[in-house]
Amino acid sequence: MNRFIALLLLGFAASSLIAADPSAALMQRIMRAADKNKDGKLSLEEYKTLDVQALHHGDEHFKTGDKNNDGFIDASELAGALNKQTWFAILTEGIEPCFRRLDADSDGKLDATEYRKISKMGHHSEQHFNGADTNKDGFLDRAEFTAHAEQKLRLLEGGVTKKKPKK
Ligand SMILES: [Ca+2]
Ligand SMILES: [Ca+2]
Ligand SMILES: [Ca+2]
Repeated sequence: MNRFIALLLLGFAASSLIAADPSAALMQRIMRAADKNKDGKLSLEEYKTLDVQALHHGDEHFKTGDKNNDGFIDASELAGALNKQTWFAILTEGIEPCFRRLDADSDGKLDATEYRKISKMGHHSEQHFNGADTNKDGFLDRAEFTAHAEQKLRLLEGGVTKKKPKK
């Protein structure tokens, strides 16, 4: 039992460590997906494609994130700018470890209360949860949770890698 608790604590320590330090690969992936004109930094328009609340809070998140006030989000500013994005929090922690941590009763799905622990959406959390629950059974399974976390990047990456239809 003690060993189990020790392992559990180790897991928590590891996941908070990862959460505090998003992997370089993830940051590169995000930058590559959103930086449409390939100048190595994000304009307001480019940044907004990553921001779930772009319509209401996009400008505000951009301004707070642009630490040196040069009108762009560069690679060093990106993690800070994205700290209100639930999808970013999930990908930073890792989809599977995050899912397991949130799934307190280990039934392989998340209810709205379990999901709330990762949500950055405040009182919109429920609404966000319902949007992610694509089969409307009141739970997020792994596939729904993964789609929810990956949605923003997949959309952007789809746009980038679009190939001409073969003739
Ligand atoms: Ca750019
Ligand atoms: Ca900047
Ligand atoms: Ca569901």
